Amino acid sequence: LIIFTDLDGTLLNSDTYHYEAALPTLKHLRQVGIPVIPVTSKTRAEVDTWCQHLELQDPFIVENGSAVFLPRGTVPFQLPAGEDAGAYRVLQLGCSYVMARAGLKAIAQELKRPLKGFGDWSVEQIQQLTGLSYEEAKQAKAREFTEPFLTPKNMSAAQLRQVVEARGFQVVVGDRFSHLIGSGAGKGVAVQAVIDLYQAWVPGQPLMTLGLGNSPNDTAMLEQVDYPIVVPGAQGPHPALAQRGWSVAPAVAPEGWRLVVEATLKKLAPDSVGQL
Ligand code: 2M8
Repeated sequence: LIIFTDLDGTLLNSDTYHYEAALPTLKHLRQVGIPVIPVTSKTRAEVDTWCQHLELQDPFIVENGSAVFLPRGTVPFQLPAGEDAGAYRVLQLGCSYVMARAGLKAIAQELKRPLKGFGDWSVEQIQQLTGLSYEEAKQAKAREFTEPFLTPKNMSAAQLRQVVEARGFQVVVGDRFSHLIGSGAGKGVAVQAVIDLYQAWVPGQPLMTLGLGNSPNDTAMLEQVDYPIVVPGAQGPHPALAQRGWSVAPAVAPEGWRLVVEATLKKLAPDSVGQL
C-alpha cells in the first residue's frame, strides 16, 4: 500500500494548519513501512519543513505535480536519472518559475486583467492572504516551478483555461488560489511516476494506492489511485469532487484524514494494523 496525500485542508487543517491528531497514525505507517507521499501545491522549502513536523522520510511531490523529490538515502527503489538537489534526486515535470511568471504576465495582458500572484506580493501580504507565519510565508514565496494567483472574478473558468492553454500552460484550482503550472506537470502524472518507481522495485506484485484530497486540483491525483478519498471542508466536500461519487472522510482535517486512513488500513492491510 502507498498513500498519496494532499496537505492543506486534507492532512493539515485548512484554517489553523494543525496536524497533531494525525501524528500517531503517521508514526504507525512509518513503522509498518507504508510510504506517505505528500502531493501538494506547496514549494519544496515548505514541504521540507512539513516533512520534519510530520516525521516523513518518503518521496514528495511539490507545486501541483511540477517535480518529484526522491530522498536518495531512503527510497527502496532504483533512482531514475535526473539532477540532484541537496539530499534529493529531482524529477522535474513542469516549467521553471521564471517561465510561469512570464506566462502570468502575458495571460494578464491578453485578458486585460491585472492578475496578481505570489511574485507580486511581499511576505507580509502572503501572510495576510493565507494565515501562514512569516517564516512559512517566506517558504511559500520560494517558488521554483509554479505561480499561485488570485482567481479573476467575473470570468468563466473555461475562458481562463482557454487563454492559459493557448500559451502552453495549465491552470488548476486550490483552496484559495488558482495555480499556473507547466504543460507537463500535474498531480496525476507525478503520482503515476512515483507508482511506476515503486512498481519497478516489486515487479509483478500488485500495488495498492490510496489517495486523499480536498480541492479541484486533487482530481488528477484521485483519478490515478485505486482508493480515492475526499476530505470535506466545514461546508462539506468540494462540489467538484462530491459529484465524482468518491468516498468522503467522516470529518475535516486532520481528524478526517486519521479516521479514514485507519479504517482503510483495517480493510486493506489488516496484518499491518497492530496496535491501531
Ligand atoms: C497555496 O496553496 C493552496 C493549496 O490548495 C491554495 O491554493 O490555497 C500555495 O501557494 C502554497 O504554497 C501555500 O502554502 C498555501 C497557503 O495557504 O497556498
